[in-house]
Amino acid sequence: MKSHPPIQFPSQFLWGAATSAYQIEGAHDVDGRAPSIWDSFAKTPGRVVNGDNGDIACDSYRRVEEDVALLKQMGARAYRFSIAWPRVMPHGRGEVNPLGIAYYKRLVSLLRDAGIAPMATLYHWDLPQALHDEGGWMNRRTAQDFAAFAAVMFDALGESVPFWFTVNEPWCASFLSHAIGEHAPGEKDLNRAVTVAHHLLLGHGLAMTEFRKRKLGGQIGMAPNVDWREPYSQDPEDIAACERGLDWFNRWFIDPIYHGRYPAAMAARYAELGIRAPIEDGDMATISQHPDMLGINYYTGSFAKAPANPLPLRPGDSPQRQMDALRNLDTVNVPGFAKTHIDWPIFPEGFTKVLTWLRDEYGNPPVFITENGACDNTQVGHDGQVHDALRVEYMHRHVIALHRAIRSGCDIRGYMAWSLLDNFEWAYGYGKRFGLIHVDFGTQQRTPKDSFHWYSQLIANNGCAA
Ligand code: PNW
Repeated sequence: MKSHPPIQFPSQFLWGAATSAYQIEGAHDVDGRAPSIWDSFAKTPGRVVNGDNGDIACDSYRRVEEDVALLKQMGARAYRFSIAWPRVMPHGRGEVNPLGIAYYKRLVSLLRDAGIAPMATLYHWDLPQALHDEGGWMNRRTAQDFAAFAAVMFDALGESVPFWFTVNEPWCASFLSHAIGEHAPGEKDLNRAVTVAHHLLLGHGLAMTEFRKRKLGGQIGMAPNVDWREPYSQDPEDIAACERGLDWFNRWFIDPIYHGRYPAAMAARYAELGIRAPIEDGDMATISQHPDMLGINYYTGSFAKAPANPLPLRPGDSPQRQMDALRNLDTVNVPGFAKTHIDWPIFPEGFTKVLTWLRDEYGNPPVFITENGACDNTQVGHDGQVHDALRVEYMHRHVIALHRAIRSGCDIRGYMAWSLLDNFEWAYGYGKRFGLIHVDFGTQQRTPKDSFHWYSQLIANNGCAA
């Protein structure tokens, strides 16, 4: 039944769902795929909860027809997936593996036959181990290798993929991976994280150059994760603290792209720690080539205020303490804030705020929500269904928040729910479920959850109840 619900989206709005290669494909040693840093990391004892890894995951490499059929059943108009670099170029550079390319060609043609627009991410964290052995993202050359891999994919799929994202969540691939140590390769050095961040941005820019050279019809951009810090009071000190938080997490990656420079105040704070991005001549011009769109991943945010006890910037401190000192803010846990099953506060107001902030900060760029969703671990019940009420409520509130941002003039073109399937949730392994579809990792049986049916209705009506 078509209805006209109160929350109505623009007619061309692109609804879809997202996944990433290592989290769903499995088939880790099939058809010439070589290991990535995530294979090595997950197989190092103590790194991933329960010793889980992506060897099998959702077996989507073999079940790709079934997964595209589920997308079609849901009514998705787009599907955001990522391309595994070590499947396509097992050594990271040089030789191209035709079987790797063939898999993505097949996926793309299945999607197109189903009327679903393919949206490809080139780097969702699975750096070929062979490149890591030579220094990985610490190595400036890796940015060039990434662009060469991107070029191979543009040549293979450029005519049939309308939307491209270069790097997914550069904050995670640098700080979470090289300073906090929770993601592969699991290092704890802030100086290295800043270097890696710069090389990821450079890789993005060099891939942009390859894309532009080919004069393809599609669109390209980066997909950073953003969060929101809402001042706990209008005290200028609290406002300044939130600005530092935004500098540290959001602007560090988005300013270079849209303004051709790192945020000056935060760069000065890093300099006090003796840390500088390794910028060479021409880098910022390469990085700031005008992208067609911005992908935004949003999950959570918080209220924050100036710290009761400001931390000094001290080069000798642990990376965690240095990062706390750079931000120099206290998160305020507002009573009554619910959390998802991964303990992230549910803050849909922050979604509207960060989107209007992006509008004002970067000249209202076209935005695709490349990820938004909730961890809700509800399992299959006695009735054979999955009543994931928390996820439905989370999505409903975030869709309303998104609509509010569109009404206030933000140029938002689409929304990709994270995630199509329960999958390998990085350092949490299979214990944290983000899927609209439940996956039994023993049998690989897929069961659409209540959220899948709810989302499917939303797509059919191009809107929802207020
Ligand atoms: C994102 N953090 O990861 C990723 O793009 C997805 O692959 C992932 O499954 C999804 O969000 C849910 O986690 C993040 O600790 C992982 O701040 C960790 C963090 C943020 C994002």
